[in-house]
Amino acid sequence: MKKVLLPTLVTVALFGCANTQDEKVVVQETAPESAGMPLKYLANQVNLGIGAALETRHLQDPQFKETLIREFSQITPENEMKFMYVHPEKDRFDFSKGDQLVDFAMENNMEVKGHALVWHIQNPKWLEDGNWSKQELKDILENHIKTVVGHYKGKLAYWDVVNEAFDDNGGFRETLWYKTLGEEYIELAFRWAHEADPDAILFYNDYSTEGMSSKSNAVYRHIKALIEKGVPIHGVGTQLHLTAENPISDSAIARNIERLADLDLSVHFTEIDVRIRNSEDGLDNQAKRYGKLMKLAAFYPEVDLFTTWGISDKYSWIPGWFDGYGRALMFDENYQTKPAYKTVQGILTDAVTGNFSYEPVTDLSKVQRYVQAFNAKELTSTKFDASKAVFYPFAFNQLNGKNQALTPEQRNSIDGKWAVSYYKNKLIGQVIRKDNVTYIDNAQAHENDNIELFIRIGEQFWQFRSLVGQDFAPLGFPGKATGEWSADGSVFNFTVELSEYDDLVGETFGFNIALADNDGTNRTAQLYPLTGSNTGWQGEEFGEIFMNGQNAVVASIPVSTPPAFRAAKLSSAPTSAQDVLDQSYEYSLSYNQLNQSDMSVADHQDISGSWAVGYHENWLYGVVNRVDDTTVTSMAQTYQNDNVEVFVQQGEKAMTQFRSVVGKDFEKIGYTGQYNAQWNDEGTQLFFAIELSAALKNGESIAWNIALADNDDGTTRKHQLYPVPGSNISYLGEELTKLIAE
Ligand code: 9MR
Repeated sequence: MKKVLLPTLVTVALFGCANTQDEKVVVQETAPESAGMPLKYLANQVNLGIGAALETRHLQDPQFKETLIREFSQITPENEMKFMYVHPEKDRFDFSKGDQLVDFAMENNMEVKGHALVWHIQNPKWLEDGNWSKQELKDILENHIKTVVGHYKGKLAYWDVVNEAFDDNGGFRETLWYKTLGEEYIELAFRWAHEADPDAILFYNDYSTEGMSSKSNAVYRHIKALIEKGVPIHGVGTQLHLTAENPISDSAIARNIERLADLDLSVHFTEIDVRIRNSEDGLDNQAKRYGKLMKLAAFYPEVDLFTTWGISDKYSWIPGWFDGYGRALMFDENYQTKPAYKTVQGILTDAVTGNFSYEPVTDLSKVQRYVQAFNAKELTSTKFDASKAVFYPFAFNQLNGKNQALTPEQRNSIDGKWAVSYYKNKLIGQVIRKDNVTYIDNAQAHENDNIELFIRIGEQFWQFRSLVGQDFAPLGFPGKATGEWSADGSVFNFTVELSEYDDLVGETFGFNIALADNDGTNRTAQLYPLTGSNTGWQGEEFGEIFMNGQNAVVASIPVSTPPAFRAAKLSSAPTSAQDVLDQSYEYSLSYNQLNQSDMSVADHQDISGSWAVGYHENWLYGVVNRVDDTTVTSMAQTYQNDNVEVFVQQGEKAMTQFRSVVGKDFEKIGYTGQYNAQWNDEGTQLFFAIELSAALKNGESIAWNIALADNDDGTTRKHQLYPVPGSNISYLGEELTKLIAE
C-alpha cells in the first residue's frame, strides 16, 4: 500500500504553509494534531496537491480568498487562460488576468496548472470564423501554444495541453482542430508545448474518462501510441464532474489509474464536483463520491492532484449548466464545510496517521483467466438490489451438443439473465426468465422448467434446484437456501446462507447456474452462462464467482477452470461457411461488454450472433452468423461500425486483432500471414480464414476472442457481443479466452 505512512514516520507540518521554506516540521508518534487540519497540510504528507479552479474576480471575495489560501495548494484558472481570453485577436495576446492568478499563486506558494491550450469551446470568433487552410491553422496553433506556454515558462507546473479530444464513444471529436488538421493536432500540440517549456508537465484532460469505458479506452489507446512515438506527454487528467445520485466504481477507476501508471504517466483528478438535484438532500451521497475519490488519490502515488472545480457553491458553474442541480462543491455558499469536506479530511487524516486501510475493489479484468470470475457485488441489506448487481446472460444451450448457440427464434422460446450479489454470509440472487410455455408436470424433477444453481467450495459442492413456482430443493446442502418465484414465473429471487462464514467478502467459489426449458414433453434447452457439456450436476465444468468488495482479492489460482471453446479439425480446407458449420462447434455471442451492469441483450432482433471455428493445418477457418435489424458502416472510426473483431494469439507471439466491417474484407494490418474475410450479400454471414505461423496440433490451445459490434443510430455502438464476460479490452491483448484445437 503505497502512499500511506507508518505512524512512526509521520511528519506533520503544524505551522505555516507546508511549502514555505521556514516551515516547522514536527516528528511525532501518532500525530493527533492531524485531525481537523486543513486539507492541503494533510495532503502534502502523502504528496498530493489539493487544487481549486478559480477566476480573478473570485479573489475579490475575502472569504473565497481566505478559504483558498487555507485549504488549497494548487490552482487552475477556470477560464482566463483559455484561447478566447489570452488570444482575443489573431495578432494580440492578453495575459493580464492569467498573470494576476499566477502572481497570486506564487505569493501563496501554490502550483498552477495552465488550462487549456487546445479545446473546441471558448475559442475566439476570429478563430472560429476563419476559413483556414491546413497550413494556416497549423501555424495559428503553433504560434498560440508557443506564445502562451513561452509567456509562462518556468512559472507553471503543469499544462492541460489538449482538452476533450474524444467523443463519448471513443471516436475523435469533430472539433475545429480535428476537421482541418486530423488527429495529428494532438501530437503537434504536445510537441510545441514541450519546446516552449521543457520543464512543464504536460497533460491530456477529458471528462467521463475516469473508469473503464469506450471513451477512456480510446484515451488510453491514443496516449499510449503517442508515448511510443516519443511524444512528450506526462500525465492524464480526468475531470470528474459527477452526480450525487450515481455511484462510481472504484475498481474501474483503479484499473484505469493503474494502466496509465504502467505507462509512467501521472494522473490528476482535475475538475471534481458532485452535483446534487435540487429536490434531494444528497449530501451523504455526495460525501461518498468525494470520499471514494480521495481514497483513490491517497492510495495511488501516481495520483498527485485532487482539484475541485471551484471552492464554494457560491460560484460554481453547475446551476448555470445543469438545470435543477447545484451544491456540487465541498463548501456551501457561506463557505461552511459540507459532509464531503469532513469525509475527505477524515481520509487524509487516516492516511497521515497510519490508519488508512483501503484497497480498491478488485477489477476482475486484471486477473489473467481465460474466463473471468462472475462479479458478485456487496449489498447493504438482504434485499436484492438490481441497481447494485451485474446481470449476465444465459448464453449457451449445453443440451444441444456441438451447437450451443441460440437463434433469436429459439430465444423466443426460452431466454434469461441472472445476477448474484451477497450480504454478509448470504448469496442473494435473481433470475429473470422469459419462457413462452411453462411446464412442470414431468415426473422427473430435472426434466421440468427449472433453475439449477451449483456452488463448490473446496471439496464440497451443492446443487440447488427450483421448479418454476416452487422453492429450492437443495441436494445435501446443510444450510438454509430459499427461493421465491413471481406469480407469472418471470422472476426468481433466491438466498443461500453459508453459515460457516461471517462474511463472504473476498471469497471465490466454484459456480454455475442453469435455466432449463421443457415445452410439454422433454427438456429442449438447458441454458448456462458458460459453454460445457451439461455435467454441472456432477460437480464439473464450473465457472467462478467472486464476492467483490473493498480490500477483497480474487483467488490467485482459479478455484474452477471452465471448459474452453473448441475448434474442430477440418478434413480439408473448407470451401464454404457451411463446410465449417457442418464440422465444428457453434457458440453464441451473448455478452454485451459495452454494458458493464447488464451484459445481456434485451432484444435479440436488435442484434444476435453466433460463431464457429475449425482448423486445417496452419489455417483457422471461421464463421459468424449475424442477425441485425440495422446495419451501420458509415463511421470514420471503423471500430464504431457494425463489425466483427477476431483476436488471436498463438504461443509467445503478440496478439493480433483482425477487424472486418460488415460487407468488407479484414482491414489491412501488419500481420505477416494471410487473412481474409468475406460477407454474404445480406451481411448475415461472415466466412473468414487466418493463416497461423505454425500448424495447430491436436490439444493445442490459442488465446482467442471474437466480438460482434452493433451500431444502430450512426453515432454510438450499442452492443459489442463476446462469448465471455469482460470489460471490452481484448484489443489490448487482455481478457482473451481460449480456443482448443481438437
Ligand atoms: O467552468 C467553466 C465555465 O465557467 C465556462 O463557462 C465553461 C465554458 O464551456 O467552461 C467551464 O469549464 C470547463 C472546463 O474548462 C473543461 N471541462 C469542463 C468544464 C465545465 O464545462
